[in-house]
Amino acid sequence: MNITLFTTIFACFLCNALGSIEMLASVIKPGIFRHIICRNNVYPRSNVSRFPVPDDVVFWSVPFAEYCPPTYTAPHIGGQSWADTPLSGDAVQPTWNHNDGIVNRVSFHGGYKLEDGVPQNPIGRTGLKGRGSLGRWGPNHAADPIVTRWKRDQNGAIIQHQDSGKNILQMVAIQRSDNKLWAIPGGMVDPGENVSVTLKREFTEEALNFTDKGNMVEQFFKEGVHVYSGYVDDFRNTDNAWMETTALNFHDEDGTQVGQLQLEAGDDATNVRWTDIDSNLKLHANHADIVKEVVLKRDAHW
Ligand code: RP5
Repeated sequence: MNITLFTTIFACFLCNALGSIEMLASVIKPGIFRHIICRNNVYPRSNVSRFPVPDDVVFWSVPFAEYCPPTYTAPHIGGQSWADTPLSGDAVQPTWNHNDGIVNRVSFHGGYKLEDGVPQNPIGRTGLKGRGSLGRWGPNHAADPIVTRWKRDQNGAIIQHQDSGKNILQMVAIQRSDNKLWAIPGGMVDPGENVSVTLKREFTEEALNFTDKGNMVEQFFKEGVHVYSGYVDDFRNTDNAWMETTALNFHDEDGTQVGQLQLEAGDDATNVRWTDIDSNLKLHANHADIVKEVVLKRDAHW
């Protein structure tokens, strides 16, 4: 058993024993669990300012008597098929912490609490109540395909980094149209959709701009390696709605498959490119931390 797996299992055991996501957050992968971007000041596409949450009072278990966040749910999500309807007293309540019909309301981090009848963010305070621009109360599930190849010279030889001596990975990154940041070409899992379908669909829509997958792409997306399942430090998160993702790595070892396809930005991506992966990588949300897991798995340069 490798050390990462052992640490994860041990931390999950502790987490279950103590019933605390905060324990899990502090014991494993602190980078991935960081809760910084979702405490940004003005909520995206609004003029609503979040209540400032200093680092030392992020966790719900730490008293913060002055905490008085505004409530905001973006008007444009009203009536959308992918969004919950407002929770009025006499309406049928969602089945929290379970599959609710075809809507997955289960968090990767175990049972979430309800506060005033709505889910409470399992990592901590964000300075804002309501759903913001997220459709679902509680977890909003996404899928992130990390498509990689080795960086090669003009003759096709793999390039090693001059300092580390390790092979350099490249990934397909898209530039998001909403915040202009480079990101993994991920997207939301549709209700009832299998994550493997979302991964392939989002990649072909955002980075190849076609939905006719072709045999090679179809085959390529059968070989994914699981990298991460859990919370995303997304700029849209609130105290009551948050992003979670499942990330898989699809690696083109000899660069003859997706590695040689013409990339073209589509859907809600404004740009797409192969990007060198190293410790300077800056991506949307905590995507760089998730990508680092691929680097570790493949013993690549960082
Ligand atoms: C991120 O937002 C997820 O990790 C995923 O990449 C993405 C899904 O949201 P949309 O791109 O559909 O807005 O937090």
